[in-house]
Amino acid sequence: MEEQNEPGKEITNSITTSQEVEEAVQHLNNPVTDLKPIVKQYLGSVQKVITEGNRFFFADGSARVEVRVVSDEIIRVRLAPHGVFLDDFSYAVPVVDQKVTTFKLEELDEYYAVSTNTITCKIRKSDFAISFTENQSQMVMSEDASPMHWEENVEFGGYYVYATKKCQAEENFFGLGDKSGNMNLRGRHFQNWNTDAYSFGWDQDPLYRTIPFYVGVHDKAAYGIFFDNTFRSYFDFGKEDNSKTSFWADGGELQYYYIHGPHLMDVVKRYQTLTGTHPMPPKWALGYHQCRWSYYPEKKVKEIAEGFRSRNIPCDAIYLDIDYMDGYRCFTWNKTHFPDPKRMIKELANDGFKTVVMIDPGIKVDDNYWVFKEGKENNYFCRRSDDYFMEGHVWPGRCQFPDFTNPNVREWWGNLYKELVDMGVAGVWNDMNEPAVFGSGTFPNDVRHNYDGYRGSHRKAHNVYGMQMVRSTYDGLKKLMRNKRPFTITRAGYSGMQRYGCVWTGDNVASWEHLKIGNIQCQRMSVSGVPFCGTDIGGFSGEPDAELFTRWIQLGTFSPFMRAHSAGDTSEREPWSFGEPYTSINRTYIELRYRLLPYLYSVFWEHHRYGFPILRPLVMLEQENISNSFRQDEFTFGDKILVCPVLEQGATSRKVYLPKGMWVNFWTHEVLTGESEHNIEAPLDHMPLFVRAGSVIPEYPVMQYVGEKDIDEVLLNVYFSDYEVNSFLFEDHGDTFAYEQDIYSEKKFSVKGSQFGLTIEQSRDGLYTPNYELYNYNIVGLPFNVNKITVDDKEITDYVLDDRNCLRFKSNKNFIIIKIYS
Ligand code: MIG
Repeated sequence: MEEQNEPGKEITNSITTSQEVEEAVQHLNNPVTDLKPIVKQYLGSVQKVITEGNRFFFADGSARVEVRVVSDEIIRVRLAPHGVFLDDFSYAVPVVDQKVTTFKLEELDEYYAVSTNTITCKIRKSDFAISFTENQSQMVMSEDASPMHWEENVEFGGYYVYATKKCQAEENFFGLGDKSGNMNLRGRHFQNWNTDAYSFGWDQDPLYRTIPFYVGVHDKAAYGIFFDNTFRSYFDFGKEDNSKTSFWADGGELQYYYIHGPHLMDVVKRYQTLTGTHPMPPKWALGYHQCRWSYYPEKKVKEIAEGFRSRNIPCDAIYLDIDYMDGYRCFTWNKTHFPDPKRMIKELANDGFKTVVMIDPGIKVDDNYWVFKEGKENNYFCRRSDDYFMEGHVWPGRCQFPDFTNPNVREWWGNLYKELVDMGVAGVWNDMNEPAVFGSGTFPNDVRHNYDGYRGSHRKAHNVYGMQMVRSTYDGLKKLMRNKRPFTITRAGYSGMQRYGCVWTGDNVASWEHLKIGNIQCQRMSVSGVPFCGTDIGGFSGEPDAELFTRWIQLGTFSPFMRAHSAGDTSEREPWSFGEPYTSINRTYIELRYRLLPYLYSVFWEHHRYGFPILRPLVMLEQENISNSFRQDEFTFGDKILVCPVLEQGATSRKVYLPKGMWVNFWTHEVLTGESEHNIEAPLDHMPLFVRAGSVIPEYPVMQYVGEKDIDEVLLNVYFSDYEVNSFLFEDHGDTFAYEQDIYSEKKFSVKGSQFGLTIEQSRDGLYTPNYELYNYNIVGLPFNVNKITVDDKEITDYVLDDRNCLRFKSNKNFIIIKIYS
């Protein structure tokens, strides 16, 4: 084997690239595929190897492949068909290299092998076929079915790039972010091209967002592939050929990360080390949000706000959709409908309502409109290949569009929010950023983009346009709000979008089918690195009946983002619009959301700090029992609460599968054994919920909005178990970034019971001290009679034992050991 240490040294060996003519493949939904024969080009044999730190280059004389050790569990592969790699720039992955302990290159008979402590990437000498093996088990996790290849793109330059992996007989696939239909992707074909998919259907593809990341699970082990390519891309999970999984793109580089498991959770967490996690949202953003296209004029907005307060239904945010603007001009107000927005926003804020406004990318062509003038003067709008402006019709009429892939444009746009922030606007909602254009759907391919200096056409920038818009919004707000946490919501996005805002799933439909779609969609987003996600509760288009709306509120209580929204031509859609008994049930669930806020907030922290997804599909809990991956209608919120939404019209019970362990029925306190199915009562006011035995679930008193009252005690619901379970409660200011300096409190609990009693140990980390001092313990499900309770070995006597054997007592200690004796 020949090794060189000179970076980028020309390789002069002769070309031995093999060429192969294949029959044309008609790819589903692929408008650029035509029927002429496709000349796919393959690499020859490995002629030369160059080592450069953690990067290994393999060349066949002309083409080169880079294998880069990113961490012990992540390896990146890139292909340069003519030996020259594209600039190493990615909107998804800000920093490629992570911590690696050791790695080495070995030459074997048929292969080169690059290995870390955990995994080995083998490159076959004869044809560059690549495989990934787990060192310990020697299990091959992923291997090429045919080596990576490409095809010249005569029209645009560059290549169409292809990778084809073996698909194991028992393999199943998850992830890919924003897809509709079943959770398991096996046997399906997908395309990524951000699309305004109004009223999309089950299995419709593509939708609004592009997350080219999937997880394969076979032989009880999981691995991930992140194909970081922003061009229109395609995935086929054994559809075209049952034994092959392929992914390819219309341009860019064949560049992908192999991310090792073996647990699905490990893969997702490691994917998040590449693309980032969601920053902590302002705490109020975890409350209930009320939206509508559109609430106007001011009187209507006030009436809705008043409607919540007078009925004691908690709500934190109210939205202004496009009609608040003057002729749909972004950053302006319709002064007839909103004569004094600053006063209105202030009055709403006094009543606990945060105002969130919509901002679209289309800027009206109007020389008397300052935003258009500034954009024009500074050359901030997108242009076509021959320098004409990119013009299209959206809500304001004829529009031009900022190039958000230009850092100067992002900076400018971020500052445009100044007036809105000064008026007290608390959050911004970016819509239509696929980008959507009336008639044509989106921009033509030839539109040029700055792409942060790595210029490209719309073919390359389309899928990141929305993400760069919300990035500009988030960064702008963060600066203007003087480092208070911004709240932003976006419709379109690309991998890494979670660093800049939350998402809603777009224009869904008021149907039972869409309740099911949304349930799976949010889980899928969660395992694809985009955890802060929600559906339009009730359905955007169409009319839900009272039952559907209530079932949707129940599911929405456990959506990370909880917002009701509806199109303008539908009937009223507030939690009280359907009368009794629905109003009361809706109130109970929205109240439950607020009661559980400290738990939800702690789960969010677990995501932000440690990369755990917020929603966890059953397959993530029991990947070794893969048949449970087909039970896609249940999930856990964090790891302690199992949510079993009711998705069938008229249902009064439902079958529930409980994963491994002991589970306590949240409503009845009945203790059930896991790894089994149960038929659970589910009348309209009752969505089956289970708490993992051993959990500590903190509760705040119900408030009408986050921060309405000072909290003087926190309820700690402790669920008895006879094995040890750890829980924690995260608290901080709720609206600053001080958590980055460890100004937070992580109170940890460990609960362990036996037939003789129960021990709860507590400790606390971080530099923040909550304002309240009292903890109200509610011990659920004690299987024995209580004899004695001690807190730090001191006996306490003022406790209550109710008729459900729940034991209540209070304590003001932070670091304690509680013992309950039978
Ligand atoms: O062309 O702003 O998905 O939530 O209410 C429709 C009006 C534009 C689409 C969004 C929807 C929003 C609507 N928008």
